[in-house]
Amino acid sequence: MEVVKKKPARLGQHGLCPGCGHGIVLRLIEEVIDELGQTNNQIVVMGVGCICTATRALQFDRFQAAHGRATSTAEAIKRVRPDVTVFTYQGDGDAYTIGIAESLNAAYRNENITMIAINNTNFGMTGGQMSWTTLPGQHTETSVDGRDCALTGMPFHFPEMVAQSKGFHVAYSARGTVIDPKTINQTKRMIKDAFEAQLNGEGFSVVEVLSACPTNWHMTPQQCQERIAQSVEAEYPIGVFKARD
Ligand SMILES: Cc1ncc(C[n+]2csc(CCOP(=O)(O)OP(=O)(O)O)c2C)c(N)n1
Ligand code: SF4
Repeated sequence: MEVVKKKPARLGQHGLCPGCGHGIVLRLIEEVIDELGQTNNQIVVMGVGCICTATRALQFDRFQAAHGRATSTAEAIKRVRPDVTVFTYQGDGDAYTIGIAESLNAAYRNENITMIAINNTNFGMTGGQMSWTTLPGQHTETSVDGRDCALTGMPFHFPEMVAQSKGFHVAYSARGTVIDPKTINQTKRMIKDAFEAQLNGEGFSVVEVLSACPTNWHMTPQQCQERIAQSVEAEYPIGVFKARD
């Protein structure tokens, strides 16, 4: 019998909630790593967040960074082991709200690492608090009347910022989502481009992925997909903001 599809070599079980987008992104990363022949030549630096419940799913060499410090940790690893593919896996709280200094420094210096940031518009692991990516008016544990942007700032757009601001010269920047087969395939292509940029020594690559958090959004997985398509994508457009040269 012909094998048309098989499980990535290192994919294990995870403890994420049903309908959570993290699991789909993990699978895409592992498929890409296998397809690029990097299965035994990579190190993932984990942010702090729900991903920590999925360490068995990412059966790679890995390093657990302190909250928000994943990109600077990844830079250090890459500088001493430039032969290894190094990437971060972070939530939006870890990558932006708490780790923005590290993330911007890595992008500013065009460090040759890949950053995967999962934007589920809240702090998932700790029970759904507001983050920088929370939508205007969104109800969270710490914005119970809806996010007031006059008080808390506007939604944050990291991929656009590092792709379009003067002074940055990153290799690749994109945003995808994983709500249906089309967007899953599109996001896989983005992740592959990001890793290929690193393998080619082009510099910093980032893929942000809009992801469902059924538990803290208090929605079914189906309702989450609709919310992403209807309102989250309106604030955070899908696309490539900096293509590879
Ligand atoms: C320095 C520090 N501050 C706060 C925390 C508590 N904490 C753990 S996970 C988390 C939020 C993670 O949210 P996010 O990065 O968006 O990832 P998600 O869980 O949504 O995937 C917070 C605030 C911590 N562990 N360390
Ligand atoms: S709390 Fe949200 S982000 Fe965390 S595993 Fe559950 S659905 Fe996923």
